[in-house]
Amino acid sequence: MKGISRRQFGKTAAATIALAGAGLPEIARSQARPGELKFPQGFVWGCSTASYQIEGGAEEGGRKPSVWDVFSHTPGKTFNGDTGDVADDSYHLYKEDIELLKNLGVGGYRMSISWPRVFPNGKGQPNPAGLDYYKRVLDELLEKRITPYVTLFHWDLPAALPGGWQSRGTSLAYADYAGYVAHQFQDRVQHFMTTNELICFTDNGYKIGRFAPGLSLPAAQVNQVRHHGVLAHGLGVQAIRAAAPSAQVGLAENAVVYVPVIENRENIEAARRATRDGNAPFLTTLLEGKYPDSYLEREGANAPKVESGDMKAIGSRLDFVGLNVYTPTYVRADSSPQGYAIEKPQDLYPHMASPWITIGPECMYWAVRNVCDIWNPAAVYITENGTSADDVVTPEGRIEDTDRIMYLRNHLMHLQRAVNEGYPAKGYFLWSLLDNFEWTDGYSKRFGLHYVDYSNQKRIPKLSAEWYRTVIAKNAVV
Ligand code: GBH
Repeated sequence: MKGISRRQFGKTAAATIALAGAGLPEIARSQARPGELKFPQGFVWGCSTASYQIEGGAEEGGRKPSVWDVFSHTPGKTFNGDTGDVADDSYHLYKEDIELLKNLGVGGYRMSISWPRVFPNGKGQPNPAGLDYYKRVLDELLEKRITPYVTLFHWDLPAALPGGWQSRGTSLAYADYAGYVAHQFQDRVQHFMTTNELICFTDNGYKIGRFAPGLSLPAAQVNQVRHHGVLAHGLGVQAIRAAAPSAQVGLAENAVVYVPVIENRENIEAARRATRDGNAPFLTTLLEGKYPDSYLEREGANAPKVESGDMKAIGSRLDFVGLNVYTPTYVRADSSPQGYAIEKPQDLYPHMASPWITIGPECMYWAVRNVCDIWNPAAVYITENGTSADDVVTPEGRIEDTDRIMYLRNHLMHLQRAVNEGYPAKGYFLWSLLDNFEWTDGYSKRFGLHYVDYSNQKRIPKLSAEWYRTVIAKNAVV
């Protein structure tokens, strides 16, 4: 079994210590204390954000609206009618935000570029002022010795593009935009992610309608939107490689994480089957370069229309797979044709401040393991992990978010298990550096290590910021 053979030492941390010095990897020798949950040297610690969620400056520097500007300004679409017009005002306060990163001691920062800042109409003439903004941000990061990990599309699609993701033209426009940005920033950026969470800007926007543009289309059209999403990714990979040959290219996916409800051989295999199946139109297709037969059979006449060359682009080799990990889906083997069943949590199953963040930190381990056992990518990054919490500022001005620390600490323990078993997880980017515009939930849900007082844009480090600084300094779970 791949997952076993690829292990470097396949033992618990404590057992590893007993063997220290016997030609084991660096991680084992450098461990100071038995049982200490260390990460390997060179493991990248970082934070994540996204352009529309933090920047504000919606009409500044020649930017034109994205579909999220239109959606959030439509009455009834977001909590309290909140919009990203101002958000964290990071458009103006980016130096302060990079100082926050510096204080945490992170080695990496995952940020996204707003397509409508660079191409206000989605295509055609680029906007020099938009590019200059990102050059200033990138230069500030590099000066502070923080490596930028750049997402090219985190949902803020230029509203001017006709048909949005229903149009194949949007995938082509995306490739032009991605190639242009990669070329412009090739001296500053070595890590690009094409897209963030394909399912969110396709299904959530065009099937469920909870995200921009808020549509509920029939299955055939949804499948075509999905196809345009993976096609944009694939054409984007090709364009980035052509423009910046030395860059590492991947994407950030929130693949459904199937966790064996009881860790035995049957359920582990069931989780693997479910991972391929449950992520069929997205991660499975782009890592295999073809739609799984079971997906095509299931969709029948509604299957996407594919043009020649599409699948080759979609299956472009990646340097890494980014995983956004929040929550588990439990699975067990059964005798049904698909070979597994999903275990639904009971009504009172515990969750964090956002009801969708049900607590199950072992999903971190299984996210890495399932993907590596099935597809054997060269590297995996955790491109997002974090939680909302009902943060309160005490009279002393402190935010004592021990619940967030509990959530993060437990997920990191399970990531350490994966690393300890030899899975190639190379970095972890915490969502998020600071509280921000949480899409449909507006400003009602806070995910930051830093509290943002939206009345004056003041940032206050939470207890979790101090905790994360310690994790990074020790390169271990604390
Ligand atoms: C990520 O999405 C995003 O990449 C990031 O921008 C976001 O801020 C972060 O996580 C935190 O949410 O309200 O029951 O309809 C995570 C995937 C998909 C989770 C949509 C919430 C809505 C659930 N998200 N989902 S519900």
